[in-house]
Amino acid sequence: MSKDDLAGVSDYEGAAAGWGALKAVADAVRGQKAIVKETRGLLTMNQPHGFDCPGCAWPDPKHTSSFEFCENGAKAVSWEATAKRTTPEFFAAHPVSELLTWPDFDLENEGRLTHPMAYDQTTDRYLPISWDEALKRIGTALRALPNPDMAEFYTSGRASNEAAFLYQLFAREFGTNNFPDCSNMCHEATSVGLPESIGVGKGTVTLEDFDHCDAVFCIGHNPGTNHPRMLTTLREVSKRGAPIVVFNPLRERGLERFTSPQHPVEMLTLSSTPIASTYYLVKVGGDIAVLKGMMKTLVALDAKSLSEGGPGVLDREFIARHTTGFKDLLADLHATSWDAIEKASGLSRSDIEFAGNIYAKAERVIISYGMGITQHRHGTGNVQQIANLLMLRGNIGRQGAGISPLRGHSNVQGDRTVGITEVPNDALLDGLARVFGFEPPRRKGHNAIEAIEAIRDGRSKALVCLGGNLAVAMADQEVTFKAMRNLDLAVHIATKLNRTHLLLAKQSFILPCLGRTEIDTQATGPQSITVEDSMSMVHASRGGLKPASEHLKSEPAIIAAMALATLPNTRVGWAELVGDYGKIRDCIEAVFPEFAEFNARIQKPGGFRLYVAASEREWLTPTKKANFLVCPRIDEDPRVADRDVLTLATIRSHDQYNTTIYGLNDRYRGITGRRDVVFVNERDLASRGLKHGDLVDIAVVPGSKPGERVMRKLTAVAFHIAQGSVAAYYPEANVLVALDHHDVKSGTPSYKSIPVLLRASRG
Ligand SMILES: Nc1nc2c(c(=O)[nH]1)N[C@H]1C(S)=C(S)[C@@H](COP(=O)(O)OP(=O)(O)OC[C@H]3O[C@@H](n4cnc5c(=O)[nH]c(N)nc54)[C@H](O)[C@@H]3O)O[C@H]1N2
Ligand SMILES: Nc1nc2c(c(=O)[nH]1)N[C@H]1C(S)=C(S)[C@@H](COP(=O)(O)OP(=O)(O)OC[C@H]3O[C@@H](n4cnc5c(=O)[nH]c(N)nc54)[C@H](O)[C@@H]3O)O[C@H]1N2
Ligand SMILES: [Mo]
Repeated sequence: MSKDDLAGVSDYEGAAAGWGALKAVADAVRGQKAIVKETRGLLTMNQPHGFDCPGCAWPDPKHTSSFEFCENGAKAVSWEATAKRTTPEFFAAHPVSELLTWPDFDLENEGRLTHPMAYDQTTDRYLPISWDEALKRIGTALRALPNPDMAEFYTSGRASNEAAFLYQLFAREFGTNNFPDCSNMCHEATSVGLPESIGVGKGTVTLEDFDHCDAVFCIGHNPGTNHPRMLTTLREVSKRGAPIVVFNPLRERGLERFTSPQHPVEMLTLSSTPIASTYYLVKVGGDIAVLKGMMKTLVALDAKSLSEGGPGVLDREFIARHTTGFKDLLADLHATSWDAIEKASGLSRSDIEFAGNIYAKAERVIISYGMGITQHRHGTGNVQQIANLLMLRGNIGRQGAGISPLRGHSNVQGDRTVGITEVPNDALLDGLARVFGFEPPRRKGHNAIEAIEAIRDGRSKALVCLGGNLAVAMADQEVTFKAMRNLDLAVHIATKLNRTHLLLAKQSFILPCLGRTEIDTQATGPQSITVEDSMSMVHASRGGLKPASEHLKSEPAIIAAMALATLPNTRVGWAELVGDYGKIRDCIEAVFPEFAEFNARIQKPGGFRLYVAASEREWLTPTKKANFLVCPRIDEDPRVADRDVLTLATIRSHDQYNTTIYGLNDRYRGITGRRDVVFVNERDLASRGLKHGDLVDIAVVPGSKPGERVMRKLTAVAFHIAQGSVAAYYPEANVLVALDHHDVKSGTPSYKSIPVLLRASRG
């Protein structure tokens, strides 16, 4: 080990947030030269008449009287409100072959895109092009496809309801349901799993429920980094003395201690509030086992209570009146041994029983979860076991209780609600036919993995991206990058340059758009857009900053123009809709009854909550009941039984937003200035003859396909991580994820459970 190998690796001693967060914001803002704009921008963020933070989808408190400080929200805003520009001069100076050698950070760090650009093969450069010419060429190329299902329409979850609605309208009038979206890589296990369990694919709680709950279980998410405003809520829960129980393979600082920037006394006295009352380092992929163990505990406690003449701990009335499948669940729990549970979870029976007792004692429980639950081979099974556990004590559909999937992008949930889905139901399609007078396609479309497979195999030839960085976010970069170059047409509606834009099709276009922080002026004046947060609250957002360039168009305007250029006989009044986004909302309301009085209801600060049937104990399942669903497996992957095999989870650093890398620090994990590390348990290092700071290679245990997937020369960092588990950063580690390594039911890539071997690097 050379001394340098451990440069930038240390222990982080502080609590989450606090002064370190303020400094990080100042650095981020300075780095983007956004100082003047930033203060104005930040002050209107998440305010009743300001713009919605483009960071996470955590809801806003109802009575926001002062700016709710969030380090990572501030970074997201300064990244968009940057004074830096990626101009035609920049593209003239750098051929694409050169840009491909740049790190992802450097590409986006050039700043906001300013002009529509088209790739030119002769010069190997993106050259400026007029909007009209670009749209004409795009329309011609789309019309030239032998059939509409050869086009893929990707959406990243930052798009507003208005943009997303127009986008699905355009693609469906064009003739396809191919809507790969970032949700396919994120909460698809929720979207597929929860409707089977409780009849809705969304969370059932509201922010107020956190004021009434008696315990919160946080499973597989890292709010200190990814939903920082949630810490304010958890802090209140903790102050009330309600237990917060965490299951996470890594010891995440934000879940341990939090210094609230909203509370000057904590800041000045350098004190902090403990968050988790109990923290379990579950093995990666061990959650089904834990959840089954907790359910076994409940059943045992129930029997004991009944035998002593007590009332039992299961909610018998709820189970009898509202559910099916209870007997099958009991049989499965009975057949699952504690031995198997301990092995798969890495936790002892007594630990799990302790957690089960906390759950049983709490009158009202909320379980929140994130990617640590969904991105597995059995992600859907994971989600459904959480629903089972809640249902056993009637913890769904009453105050202070429920399920709380933490969505990723700030409007990923809304995009789904307004029609971005490859499996549209009849209500949606009938609604479109009724309102617009064309017959939308009824065939199932492609999800994200299917889209890549279709492009790889030449079955799809055009890709339109409404934001995002599909190729880098997707599994299997080897396959995905190559596939991109198979396309005839690639269209990227984007704010910043990224690698996906550089994987060239025969014709490639970059169409620069307004961001959420910017003033969006259309024929009838400045427009608001709407978004839906993780708790089904829909509210308006209005940007206040001057657009980054006079050549930018809004996403709705770009989509409408593309539709007009592609569909000569369109039935939709695109120009009218774009002139007044209120009219887009009228159309949304006409298609989706739950948006009744849409325009009126967003006038109210904070907006309105969409009806969530399961929150009212109305079960929109085929059985009209909530269903206990058995997941036969308790381990992720049989290969992990091999003692040499570790399970790798890919995780986000504190300085990134998905594929956008803001900087190279991961403050709460003690990493500074680098990302080339792998977090390993000390004992797993020792048993391999390795130590803290050694250079190691990670190789995927061979699956069905020949060839080795390997990441070389990472520095091993001994970390508080469950034995048998390792973690490395996303997106770099996506080279390790095979395209067919995904949740068997929902297709969510198993980014969080990759069977790997760890060995010393050679040479
Ligand atoms: N600042 C910032 N905010 C973001 C994002 C961002 O990149 N940066 N991304 C947004 C998006 S799109 C999303 S989806 C969310 C993501 O938010 P999270 O769901 O918090 O996402 P991850 O960072 O992937 O981390 C998941 C956590 O799961 C844990 N974990 C890994 N494997 C397992 C497991 O098998 N079991 C359990 N119990 N835990 C496990 C990891 O240790 C980690 O703490 O955040 C959103 N908000
Ligand atoms: N290994 C691994 N892979 C993962 C994950 C993981 O945990 N591990 N997580 C997965 C998850 S949860 C998700 S959600 C996906 C994310 O996948 P994506 O949503 O595709 O990726 P992002 O990195 O969020 O997209 C960033 C790009 O969006 C564009 N952009 C930013 N703001 C705007 C805007 O306002 N409008 C438009 N049009 N464009 C904009 C910019 O050009 C920027 O480069 O990645 C997935 N991939
Ligand atoms: Mo996500």
